[in-house]
Amino acid sequence: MSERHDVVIVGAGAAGLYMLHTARKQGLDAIVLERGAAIGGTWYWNRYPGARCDVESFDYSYSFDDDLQQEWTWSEKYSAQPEILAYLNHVADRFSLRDGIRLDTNVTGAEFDEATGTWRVDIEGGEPIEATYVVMATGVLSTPKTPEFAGLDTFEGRVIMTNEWPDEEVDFSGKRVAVIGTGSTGIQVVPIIAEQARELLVFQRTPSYSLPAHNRPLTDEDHRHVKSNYAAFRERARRSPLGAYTESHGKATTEVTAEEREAEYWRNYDYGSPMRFASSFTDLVIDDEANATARDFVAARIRERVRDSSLHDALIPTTYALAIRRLCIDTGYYETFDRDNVALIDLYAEPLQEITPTGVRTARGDYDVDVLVLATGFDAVTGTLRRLDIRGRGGATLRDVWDEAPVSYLGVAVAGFPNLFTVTGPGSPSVTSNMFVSIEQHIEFIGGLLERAGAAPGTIVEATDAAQREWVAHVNEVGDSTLYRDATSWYVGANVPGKPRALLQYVGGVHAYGDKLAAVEAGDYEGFEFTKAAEPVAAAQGGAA
Ligand code: NA7
Repeated sequence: MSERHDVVIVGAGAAGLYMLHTARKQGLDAIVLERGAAIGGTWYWNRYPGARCDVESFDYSYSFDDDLQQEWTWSEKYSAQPEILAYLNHVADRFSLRDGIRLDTNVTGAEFDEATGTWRVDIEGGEPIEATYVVMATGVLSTPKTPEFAGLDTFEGRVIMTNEWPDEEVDFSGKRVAVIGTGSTGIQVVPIIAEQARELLVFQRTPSYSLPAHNRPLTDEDHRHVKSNYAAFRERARRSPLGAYTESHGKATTEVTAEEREAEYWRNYDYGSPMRFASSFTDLVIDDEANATARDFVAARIRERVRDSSLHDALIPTTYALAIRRLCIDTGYYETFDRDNVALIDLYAEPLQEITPTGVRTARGDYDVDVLVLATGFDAVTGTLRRLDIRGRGGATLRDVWDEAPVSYLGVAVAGFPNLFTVTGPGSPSVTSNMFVSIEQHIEFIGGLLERAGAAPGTIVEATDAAQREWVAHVNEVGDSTLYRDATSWYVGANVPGKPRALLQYVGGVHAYGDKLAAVEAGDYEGFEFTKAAEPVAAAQGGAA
């Protein structure tokens, strides 16, 4: 007889850990399957030098347990990857989760058996596992974008992908290094490699907007300030558009004078927070003229930060609105281009043609390097789910159902895929929010749904087509009323050749989204149907992981 559990959770990142804890608290037999050799998800894989969160530490953490948030001490305003990974490991130990996590276990797909109401979860090189419920806690930035450079396999030096960084320290000293990609990751890794490498070439296609992080050690006073009233701090975050308190005054650019506008930009710029800066005015991501005022402000700062004025045109974005691609923060990024050992290669001016055995060839010539660092991003939000062979009712695959656009009810469930839930899936705030708030919102919602449905074999809970259609229409309507409709980044899948272009996030705000979840819950999970399979099978046969 197959191994069977009430709940199979895929992924042991922040979402998977909390889902396991929640399921266990509800008395469910749950197991986490994780492809990595350790827990941590995003924070396990992205261990490149300089990897750091762009949401402040007090916000980027679990709120579900007051003792946990009181006892943990963050050392910096923006936590570095090792500290976040240590925190997730602490959580796993503190809530005794490790015996429910199976590492080095790569889920390849899952198929729903309609007769029994059972999912069969397939594992690479292992026996399938059966479950009543499957929770895909697979992360939104977990599938690296496949490098699409001709000739990459001919390169005779070392190739390193930032999102699969090796365990051992990489020594760049004396080396000629190329970094391709200038999103958040490139912006973080470039200043660090520049300090070590003999020569660093930064290959930039689309420049990002970046603000100084003003990262700093947190003081006792910072801790006292937040921890003395953490509950209110969390509540403000949940009631905010981005899932973090931004101190916004709630005015549009048109409601203030030019001087007041400038002062507000300075206030948020000097604080050092992309969320605060993007929240300076209520019309920033709605109205292009408003957005232009923010763009001009940041462009002026970039000019001040780079002494070599011949680089300004290339480094200042001109092709998209600020904050509809990731608004980055950095520590010394722009200043790095004034170093003698660093050069910017503008791929708009000289398109990248191929990788050669000795380096990178652009339309202007060859650049020889010893190491190629690819900071080229992810097949975000839907990438992992589309790659897995997930089959719902009638054998339909999620990949096919999402062929034109990723439809979903609330970003949590997909019609035709009963008992399968996606944490921070498409159509929820996900990456346009503080992920910890969005993860907690989803896990608590899924937990409530499972409690309502029960775990008796044969139980079926599923989003209806009608509810899904209505939600997708709402997500699109909200998106179309903002500048996100013109986005050309991974926020809409535009970075992956062939990927359907659709806004992957609900941009109506974490607060509005939370209200919707609460209303659905209060309406006895309106939009979900609760039924029974015709031939339920015996109860769970779980066991230790
Ligand atoms: P991003 O933000 O997707 O950045 C990837 C970068 O790589 C971006 O500058 C891309 O330029 C560049 N890229 C990708 N493919 C190519 C090719 N073929 N040629 C040249 N340049 C290329 O990923 P990150 O890892 O930096 O950040 C992801 C998120 O992680 C981040 O926002 C945080 O939320 C954490 P392009 O823009 O496509 O012209």
